[in-house]
Amino acid sequence: MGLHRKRLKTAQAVCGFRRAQTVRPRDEHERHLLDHGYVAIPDFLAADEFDAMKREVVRSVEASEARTPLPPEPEVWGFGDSQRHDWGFDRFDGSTLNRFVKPGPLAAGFPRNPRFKRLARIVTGKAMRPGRNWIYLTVNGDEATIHDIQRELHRDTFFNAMKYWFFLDSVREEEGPFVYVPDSHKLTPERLAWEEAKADAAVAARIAGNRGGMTGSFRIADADIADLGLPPPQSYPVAQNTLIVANVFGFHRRGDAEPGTRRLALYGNHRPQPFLPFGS
Ligand SMILES: O=C(O)CCC(=O)C(=O)O
Ligand SMILES: [Fe+2]
Repeated sequence: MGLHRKRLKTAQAVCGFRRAQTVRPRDEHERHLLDHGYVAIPDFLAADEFDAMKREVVRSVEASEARTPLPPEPEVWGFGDSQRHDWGFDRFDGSTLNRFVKPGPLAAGFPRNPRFKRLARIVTGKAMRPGRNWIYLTVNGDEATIHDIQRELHRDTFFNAMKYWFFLDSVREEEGPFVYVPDSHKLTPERLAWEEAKADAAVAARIAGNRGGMTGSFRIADADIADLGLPPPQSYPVAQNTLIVANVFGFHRRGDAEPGTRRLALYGNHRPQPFLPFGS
């Protein structure tokens, strides 16, 4: 009944209002994030700061592996349950292992970086709470065993939300780099129509008793991208010390990868309530 359309438009308007209260882009990276939905910033930290941070993170990950060796690939499809430990937790996306390790003091302080804080506001108009930050080790699974559904193009939310990856190691093309469709964070008339069709299909599927894998995160076929007037998806292999910030209302996925390859990042998810009108 048009509810999805209304909430999308309201969330966009509210977010614009919050941004106007809190931040205006002031350099090329901030402008790129606002205009294209993502940004990759190389050499984000000074070299000595980065080296100290990386040493600390590698120690944290090694300590987790000493206590809990990386588990083997599972045999069931879908998002696995989280396996909690004193150092953090493991979760499988299909055959891909996600290990989230509690950050030490340097890594925990990353979200207080003033340049980073501005980027979080550029996406959502709200400050990010520093507690929502993890060390994130991804061990790419084998598509031949179980499909990793994060490798399908999708959007996470119906409103502007932010995720970031601060890469402590380089990510090569075959190591599953982040993939994003530039400009896909914009609520165009074509996108509204697509969202509405997806929402109707999701309701119909729910009535039929079929909830699917990523509840609420709509997937998009590659062919539909061009129909929406968007450019093709691009992958972003990066050097170490690169920060990627993305508006996950835009379409993205985890890149294809050779099984067993790894990515190591600091990671956080900033998803403020979409209808709160006041920025912070
Ligand atoms: O791991 C990635 O590169 C992207 C995965 C994803 O879709 C997400 O974290 O929302
Ligand atoms: Fe996602």
